[in-house]
Amino acid sequence: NDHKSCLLWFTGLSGSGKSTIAGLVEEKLHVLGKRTYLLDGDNVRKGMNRDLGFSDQDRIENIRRIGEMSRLFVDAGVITLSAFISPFRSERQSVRNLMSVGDFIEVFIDAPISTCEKRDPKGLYQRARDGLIKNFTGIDSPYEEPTNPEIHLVNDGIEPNETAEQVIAYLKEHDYI
Ligand code: GGZ
Repeated sequence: NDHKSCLLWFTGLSGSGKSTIAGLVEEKLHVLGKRTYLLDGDNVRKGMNRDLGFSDQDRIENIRRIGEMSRLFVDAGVITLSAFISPFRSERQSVRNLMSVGDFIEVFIDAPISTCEKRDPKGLYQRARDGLIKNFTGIDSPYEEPTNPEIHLVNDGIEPNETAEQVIAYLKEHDYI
């Protein structure tokens, strides 16, 4: 089942829906018979990067390692999906530079912080507001929005399934799948 391997790089705030949408995109790719791998906080921050926290320096190192890891998967011919806040423009650019031209697809999951904060599935925004978590993205740590993402998805009141379908449409339109 033929495809061009690439890295789908999901960036956005905590609670913006990155992991949910990336998971749905992966399911849709499986239905099409494509080989994929999803990197997210659950399998990376608890393992390879368990020594890292949420200071700027640690986030920079987090994204650097994930970029290198993602590149290995793409080299292996896998459609790779990475879903991390990745708040800094320069670090996302560094990952882009690691990849061959056309192999890096930045997917901005754009949800207003008010929406993310309302969702707050793990109660983290509340804890950050209460001062129990420091350096929380969007509260007391910055998020630099992408200026030129390949895919810009506004995730505010739209079915995640529909949003995921837009990623599949992009991959088809640009002959990745
Ligand atoms: C942001 C934090 C923090 C702080 C813990 N700031 O919504 P979640 O819970 O499941 O996803 C968030 C995750 C962010 O990790 P990333 O590796 O994606 O971040 S980065 O790219 O900036 O390195 C959140 C949880 O970890 N979390 N503390 N202070 N998110």
